[in-house]
Amino acid sequence: MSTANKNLSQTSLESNEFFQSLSIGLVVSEWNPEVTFAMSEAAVTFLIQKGVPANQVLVQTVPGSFELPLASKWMAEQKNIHAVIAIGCVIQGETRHFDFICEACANGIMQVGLQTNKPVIFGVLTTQNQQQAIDRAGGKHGNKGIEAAETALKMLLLQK
Ligand code: DLZ
Repeated sequence: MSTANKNLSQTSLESNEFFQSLSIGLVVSEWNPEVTFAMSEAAVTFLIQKGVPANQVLVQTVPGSFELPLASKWMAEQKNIHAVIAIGCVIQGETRHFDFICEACANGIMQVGLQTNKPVIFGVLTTQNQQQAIDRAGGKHGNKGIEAAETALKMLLLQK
């Protein structure tokens, strides 16, 4: 299913007392900041709305999406962190850089989750142009940050 059929901000997740005990880390890429910071802010707001204490939501930035896996690993290795949300936006350019970054980033983030046994969420947009990214960072298709934050909480509920 594509985001043409699902609004990324739509959520059915109810607040839960369990969420008050959680600490969630966000790793946010500084590339395309108007997109990634909008996703990060939406994710943080969502987590707090659902009951995660504001002082237990930790945000760290990295230079680009390629750096998300390693920084996510550092964060996931922290004992007090229950889940990590990796947020980035890779926009297709004229060279094959896009393919290399997307592949490394997606595989790296998945590996970190498997290695640390903690939810490490792929909150990365991979789009053909900037408008598609803006549409998914609070625009007409909703906000991928909310989808990523909801996924983190759902995975922690499942793990519990
Ligand atoms: C170099 C680069 C390019 C061309 N495009 C993006 C992008 O669209 N989104 C993104 O998050 N990062 C980009 N980067 C930076 C790389 O992710 C990485 O930070 C550098 O290659 C240094 O390792």
